[in-house]
Amino acid sequence: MNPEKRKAWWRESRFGMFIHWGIYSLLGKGEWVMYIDRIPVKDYEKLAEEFNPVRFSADEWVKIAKDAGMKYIVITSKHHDGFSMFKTEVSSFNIVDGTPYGRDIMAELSKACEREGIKLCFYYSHVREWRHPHAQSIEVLEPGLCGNFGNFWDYRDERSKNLQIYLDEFVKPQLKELLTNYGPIGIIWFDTPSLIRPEQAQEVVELVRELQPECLINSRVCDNESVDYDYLSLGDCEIPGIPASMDWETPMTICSWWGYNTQPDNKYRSPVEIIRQLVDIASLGGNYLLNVGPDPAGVIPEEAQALLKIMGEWMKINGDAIYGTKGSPFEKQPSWGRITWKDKYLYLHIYEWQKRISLFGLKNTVKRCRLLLAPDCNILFKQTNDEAFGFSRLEIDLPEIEPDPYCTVLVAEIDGTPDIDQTMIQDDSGIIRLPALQASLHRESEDSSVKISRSGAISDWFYTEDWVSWEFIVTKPGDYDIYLFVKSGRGRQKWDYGHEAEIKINNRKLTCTIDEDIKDRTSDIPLKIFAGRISYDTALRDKAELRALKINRRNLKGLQLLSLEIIPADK
Ligand code: H79
Repeated sequence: MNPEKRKAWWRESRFGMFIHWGIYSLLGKGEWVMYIDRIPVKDYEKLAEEFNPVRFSADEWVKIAKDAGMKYIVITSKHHDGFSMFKTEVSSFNIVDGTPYGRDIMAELSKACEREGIKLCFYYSHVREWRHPHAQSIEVLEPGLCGNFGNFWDYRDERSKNLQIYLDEFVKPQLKELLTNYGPIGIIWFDTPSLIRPEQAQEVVELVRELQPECLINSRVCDNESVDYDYLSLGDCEIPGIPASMDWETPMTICSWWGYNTQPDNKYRSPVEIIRQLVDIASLGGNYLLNVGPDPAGVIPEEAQALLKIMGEWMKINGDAIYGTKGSPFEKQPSWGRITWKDKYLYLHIYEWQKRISLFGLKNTVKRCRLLLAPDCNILFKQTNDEAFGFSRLEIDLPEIEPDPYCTVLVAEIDGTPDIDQTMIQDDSGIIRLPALQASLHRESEDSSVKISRSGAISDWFYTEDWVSWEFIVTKPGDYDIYLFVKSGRGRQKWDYGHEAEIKINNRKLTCTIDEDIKDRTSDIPLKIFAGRISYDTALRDKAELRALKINRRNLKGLQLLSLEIIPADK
C-alpha cells in the first residue's frame, strides 16, 4: 500500500479525539495511579471486579466526537497498567472476562464509528507495562538520564526481564486480535518506545502491515528513524514553533491529565486555548489529537463535553479553514493570528480583531475576501507594491461586526497557489520580529552543531565562532529598543545562562549579558533581554548580526535564542 494513499484520510482530518479509559478511571487519579501509588498487581487486579460502566454508550461518545468536528477516535485498548479494554484470549484481565460489565466496548465503538464515518484507532502500550513480568523497566529518559518507569515493586529482578518474551507472547497476539476483530482500524497508536530495538519494532510494524495494510502507525513505535512508521507523534502536549519535517500530530489533554481525574489540581483548558491550539497546529501543518478521560460509569466529564460543544460550534462555521488544509505558506506568523491554505484559498485566522490587518509578501493577486461567519459581508481590501523595497502588501479592512470570541476566519481567494516573498518587513504593530527560523546560520566553528530546534529556537549553539544574521526592512523611521528573546528552562531541566552577546545593527554595536531571571525559574515564558536603543532616520533595508562573545555550556544547553526583536521605543 502506497504510504501517501494510506495517510490521505488522516491528513485531511486534522482533528481527532483521544480517549483514556480503563479500570484506573475508578480511582480518579489518572492513568498512572498504579505506578504512582506502587499498587501491587494482585491488588490492582481487584479493581476490575468493580468496573461496571453502566452509562457507557458508544453512540453517545461517537456523537460527541463528531459534533466537536473530530474525524477519528484513538482509544486506549491497553495502557501501561496491562488491563485490556477489549476481549482477548491472551489474558483474562480484560473487560469481557474480568469485569461484571462483561461487554466488549471496542466492538460497540467499532460499529458506532462505522455508522458515523469516524475512524476508530487503538492506543496500545507495547513496551511499558506494569503487569507483565517481562515488560521493560529501566529506560533512558533523556541523554544521560535513566529511570525506572516499570513495575519494580512486584518484579524486582531487573535482569530477568526480557522484552522479546513480552512482545512475542503478549503484544503480538493482542495486535492480531485488535486488527482482526474490529473491522478496519485507522491507526495503531503506540506509546513510550523507550528501549525497544529497531528490529523488534520493525517486527511489530510488519505485523500491523500484514494484518491491515491501510492502518497507520505513529512514530512512538520506536525512537529510531529506520523503522517504517507513518507519521511523527510530538511529545505529549507539545506544540512546536516550526513545522516538523514530516506529517505530525500533537497529543493534547483537555485538562491536566489523560485518565479520569478528580483531584483538586486538575484544571480544564479554556475554549480559547483549545480552539487556538487546533489553529496553531493546523497553521504548522499538524494534527490535533485532543484527549478526554471518561469517568468510571462511562460518561465523558461534563466540563469536557461543554468545551467540545464550543469547539464543535466553531468548527461548524470554520471547518473549511482546518480540514484538508496545509500549514501557512508564510515562514513568519502574522502578529494578528495564524494562516492555513488549500487550493486557491488562504485562510486568515484572526485572533486579534482590529480595524485593519496587513499581510506582507503575498505575490498573488487577491480576487475576493469573505468572512466564514458572515459570508455576505462586503470586505474591502487593497494590494499595493512598494517600489523602493519591492515588497507587496495586502491591507484588509475588517468590518464593524461582532467577531468570533476565539478566532474569526477570513478567506482570501487568490489566483493559483500561494507565492510568497519571505522577506521580513515591519508590520502594522511597528515591531520587527526576527525569528530563529528565518535566521541565516553561519557555522564557522569546526565543531559547529548550531541548528533550529523543533520548538523554533536556535539551539546547540556552543561556540563563539558561529553567528547568525537576518535581513529585514524598516518602514517607519524612529527610535527602537533591541531585545533578545531567549528560551528558558522548565522543571528538572537545568538550563545554561551567563552568556554574552553582541549585536551589530544599524551600524551600531550593542552588547548584552543573558542571565537567568531568578524571579521565575520554572516557567517557560522566554527571557526578554534588553540590548540597547537605536534610531532609524529613514526607511531602509538593514541587516542584524548576532555574535556570541561568551557561551556557557555547562548543562549542554548553550545559548538558545528564539528571536531578536526591534520594538518601537514607545511600546
Ligand atoms: O497515555 C498518556 C500518558 O500516560 C503516556 N503518554 C500519554 C499519551 C505517558 N507515558 N509516559 N509518560 C506519559 C511520561 C509520564 C511521566 C509522568 Fe509521572 C507520569 C509524569 C507524571 C506522571 C512518573 C510518575 C513521573 C512522575 C510521576
